[in-house]
Amino acid sequence: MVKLQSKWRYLVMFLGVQLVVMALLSREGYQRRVSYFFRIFRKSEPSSHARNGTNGGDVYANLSVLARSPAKEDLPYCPKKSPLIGGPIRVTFPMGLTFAEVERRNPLVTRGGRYQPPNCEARHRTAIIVPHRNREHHLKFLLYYLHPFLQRQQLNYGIYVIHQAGDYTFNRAKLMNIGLREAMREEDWDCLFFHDVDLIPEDDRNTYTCDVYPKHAAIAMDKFGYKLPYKMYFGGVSALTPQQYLKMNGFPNNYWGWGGEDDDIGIRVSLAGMVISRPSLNVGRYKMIKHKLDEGNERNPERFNMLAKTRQTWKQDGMNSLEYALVSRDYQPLYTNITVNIGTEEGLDPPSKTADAPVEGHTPTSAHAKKDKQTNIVSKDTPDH
Ligand code: UD2
Ligand code: MN
Repeated sequence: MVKLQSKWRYLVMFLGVQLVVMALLSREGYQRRVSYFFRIFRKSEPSSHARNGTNGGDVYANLSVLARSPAKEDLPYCPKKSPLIGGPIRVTFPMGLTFAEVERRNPLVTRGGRYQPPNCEARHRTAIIVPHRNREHHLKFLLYYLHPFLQRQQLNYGIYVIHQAGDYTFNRAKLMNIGLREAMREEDWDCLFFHDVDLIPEDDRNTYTCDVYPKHAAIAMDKFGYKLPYKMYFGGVSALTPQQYLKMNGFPNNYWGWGGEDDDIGIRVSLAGMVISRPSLNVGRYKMIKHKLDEGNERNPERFNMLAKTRQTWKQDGMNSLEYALVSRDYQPLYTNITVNIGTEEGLDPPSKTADAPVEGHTPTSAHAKKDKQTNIVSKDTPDH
């Protein structure tokens, strides 16, 4: 009887130990499964990283593996999806950043702000067009983030800063039209990104390539709580092929001062029989560098009246009516600067009287101005591409 009881006791103890071991093992497996699910979850929702603005990856990570390759011929095409893409990017605005530092961090960028992947033939050629005046501080940050961002996407790209000369009221949309024309004179770009100087992309899966329809890339901005403010919104950053751009007669030339031009462009997209394409809210994320409304870019009081007439005006006002005078084109290490006299509502002023110094110590070069009769452009320098 005693013997039998102790046998039972051993058996119960043995089963108990087994139960504990099994429980521990299954708990470990359970944890692994849970953490696996969390990882999937995080992958598909990068916004959780970038949401507070301090997480996300370093935009320069990985790029040091790129080196200038000796021979350029017979390079294979870059993969369809770049292996350098990492998702959310940490965006901060450190004090004391200089153009020289941005240059040092981007050794493969060539004169005029051009880049081609060193190890493969890019599948896309994208020009970035930035309308600009008196925002050198923002430009520096944009270049700091945009160069590595575009390199991670393995693009053949160029950055053009279109600088409005003089201090007459700013005209963002007209500068974009000039950007398209001047960029296309240099290279057969297959996509143009029209980019506010103060918007920094926060996710490198927001690829800077064009879609079948005009693309509004800045769908989720911090200033609008990372939501689209309204359906037809087209401001901030947009991308069009030259064909799409011309199909809608480009952007309007007659919006002077702040506001309205972005909505006019949105309306043109649909008047030209196209629709707006957008990346997902998780990916088309941007941070805007905080600023006040600039002097010389006061709210345009006419904007609502003008918007009501876009249907009647879009075919007459745009690329087919664009007039400006090129003051200078100079190739800076990190971008091509194009300074233009765009005149006023009354037309073009004599260019020599309205031109100011372009960007931070970057003065126009050649003194031999020549006139391009076809396009009504006064050019001081010819592109060397
Ligand atoms: C909003 C839109 C912008 C445009 C504008 C209305 C966002 C993020 N952007 O910008 O796309 O539709 O409203 O016109 O909602 N700029 C200069 N110097 C100046 C003035 C403007 O360089 O003196 C350029 C610069 O690239 C700037 C852009 O024009 O980012 C738009 O001007 P803004 O930033 O003052 O206007 P904002 O932020 O309200
Ligand atoms: Mn802004």
